[in-house]
Amino acid sequence: MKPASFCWLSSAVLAAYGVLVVANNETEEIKDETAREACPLRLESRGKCEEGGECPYQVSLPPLTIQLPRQLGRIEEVFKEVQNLKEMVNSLKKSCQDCKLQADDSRDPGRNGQLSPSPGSLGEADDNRVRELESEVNKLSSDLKNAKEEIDLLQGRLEKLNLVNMNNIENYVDSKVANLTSVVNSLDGKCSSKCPIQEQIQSRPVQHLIYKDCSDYYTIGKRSSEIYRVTPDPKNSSFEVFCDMETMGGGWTVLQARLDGSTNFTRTWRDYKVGFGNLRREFWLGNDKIHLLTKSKEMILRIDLEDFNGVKLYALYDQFYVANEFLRYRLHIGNYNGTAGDALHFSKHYNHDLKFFTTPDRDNDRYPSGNCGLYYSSGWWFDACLSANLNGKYYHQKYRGVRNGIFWGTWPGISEAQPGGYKSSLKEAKMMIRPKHFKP
Ligand SMILES: [Ca+2]
Repeated sequence: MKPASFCWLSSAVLAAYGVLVVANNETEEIKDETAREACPLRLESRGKCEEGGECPYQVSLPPLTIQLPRQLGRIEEVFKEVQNLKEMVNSLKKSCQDCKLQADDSRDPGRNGQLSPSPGSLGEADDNRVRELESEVNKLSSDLKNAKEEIDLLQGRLEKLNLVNMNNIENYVDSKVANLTSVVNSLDGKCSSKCPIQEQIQSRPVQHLIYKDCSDYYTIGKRSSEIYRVTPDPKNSSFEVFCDMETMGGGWTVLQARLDGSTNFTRTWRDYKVGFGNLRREFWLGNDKIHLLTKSKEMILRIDLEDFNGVKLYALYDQFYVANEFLRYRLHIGNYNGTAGDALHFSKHYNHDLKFFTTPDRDNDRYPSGNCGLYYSSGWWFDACLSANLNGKYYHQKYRGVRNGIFWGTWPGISEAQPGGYKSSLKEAKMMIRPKHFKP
């Protein structure tokens, strides 16, 4: 009974795993129209099943044409299989109990005496029978243990399968949104060059009085790092920004600054939308303003960081664009250059590029079990979750517990374990942008 039933069990597990792998690959495949040709999925036995172990199978996967609803159907099938397994375990349990009862009966001398015409010769036979039953009971309980392990394994894979399907849907939606964003941007570019209103504005002699960002002030000769009023989009009202006219030639519009903990950065979606803090000290300029600034011209991003040992490093990205609120302020970040390391593209699973903005009250991250913004006390373009969070809590010294300080994952030694579980936060951080083609 056992080998056959466990062969079946392993094939069920493999089938579930096959779906998992298929689902996992789909995101990439879905983009490739030419890869939609179907070929059959093959599941081949590669030898005999080991007693109590897994059966060697090889799964050959086809190029992916699986539709999500069908995958959900597979989940239902796997659920049924788990149900069947449970029934099988119950029947095993029952036979095990029966065996125990038989074994107990065999040990009962009164009963044996009544049933045995010749107690002397049957005593030995009874002993043998008891030993047989004992070994059968042992075998059954070991079967039970194996079955339980198999069920646990299957359930684990089932959970993974659920998760992977959700990720596929998210990735698919993400890619569609990215396409739409680029179409909207290109249309927007056409409009701003051809709209009559825009042309009128540009042909007016006062046009030079519209300063879209700090680089325009630099161009007319302003050299002091100060607060200036900018109008990145004539259709929207102007607002004040802090201009850095010194770093790397100047002309920088500052989006964010941390230096002393005077401003609380654990804020709501609304706060991050409109901006908060003091432009001369610590602040977040506001996602709507950042969107307008990055929409008006192609921008580059510079991030300046400093730790409590006086080490200063920077990161430069050759593209920086933040989408509008409807697109949840999605981040578009280009290629890195600099000394602080590329924490915004830390790894495949910790990549802030193309991620939506998340705040403690608005979960748009890719961490399925919770809200990264809530956990790390900040608004940021979280993936799942860190490797960079420049809006974390301000710590004046080393701290313990959740790593919710100002964090840049590629900072030298920042992720290394320290005595007593202490973590370091950065002392200063600054994010600023400048037009890509600006020449100081
Ligand atoms: Ca989440």
